[in-house]
Amino acid sequence: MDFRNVRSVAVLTGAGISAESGVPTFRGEDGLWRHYRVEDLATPGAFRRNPTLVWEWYDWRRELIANCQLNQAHLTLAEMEKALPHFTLITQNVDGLHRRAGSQKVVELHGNLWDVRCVAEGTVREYLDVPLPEVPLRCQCGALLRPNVVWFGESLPAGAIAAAQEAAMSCDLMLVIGTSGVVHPAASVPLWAKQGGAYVIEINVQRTPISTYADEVVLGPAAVEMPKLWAEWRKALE
Ligand code: BV8
Repeated sequence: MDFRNVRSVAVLTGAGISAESGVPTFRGEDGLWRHYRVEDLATPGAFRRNPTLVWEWYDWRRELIANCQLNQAHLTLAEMEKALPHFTLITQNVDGLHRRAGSQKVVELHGNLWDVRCVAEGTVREYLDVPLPEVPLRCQCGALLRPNVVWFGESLPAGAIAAAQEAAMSCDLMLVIGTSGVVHPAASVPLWAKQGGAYVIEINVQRTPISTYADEVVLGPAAVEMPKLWAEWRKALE
């Protein structure tokens, strides 16, 4: 890859980019939470049936994420955004770690577990208390509050999908980091980039469905491979 010709970059990240910070992925061996599957917990039905169980799961994740350290992959992406003129970070992650690392332009396809939404009023606010003072959380109006994330069977925020599509279709280079590529429509983002003529580099510890059409597959941990890629890029620009 000749980085000197790259004008615009788009990045898609998944749970794998936070793995080295100790945040469990969804579909790895450590992905289980009390033997539940994310597909069974992250749904409107699960929340309707048992808001306490769903809030306990998010409380556990919020506490774990609040106490974890950023890793070199998060930090490298924040540095790249500052150095490169056209850089868009698209994430499936709801952990908020890209923003904590200093990334500004972050398209959060699946929302953010640090925001809560009133199920009655639809109002969204940041809510950082760890652990939660009560489970399930309630709004002053008396209705339930829910994590402001996209659950299975729910549509993604229209603005987020549009921003992701625009960035993917107009970039020269797409980096796909730490995603199993099984959750749609997020998993189509690298395909949109490919169709838009971009060069696609995948960084993962194992091959995924995205590997079949990526121009390069870098097998290794994101916190090791991202600093290496950025060092190589900076050298090419000297
Ligand atoms: C929708 C938020 C329209 C909650 C999440 C059949 C076919 C295709 C699609 C579907 C289908 N049946 C149903 C669907 C649609 C469904 C879907 O895609 N299901 C999948 C499971 C088949 N999608 C939806 O429902 C979406 N909405 O389609 O709306 C609609 C509207 C109305 C009615 C119907 C449809 C909504 C999807 C969003 C769901 N929300 N999370 C929360 O997280 O609290 S999804 C969840 O999975 C997370 O957001 C996560 O980010 C996402 C994707 O997972 P990954 O990030 O890829 O993580 P994973 O663990 O899978 O993989 C980690 C990767 O990292 C691995 O590859 C591993 O090798 C790698 N790795 C590990 N360590 C490292 C590493 N890489 C690098 N370095 C390391 N150190």
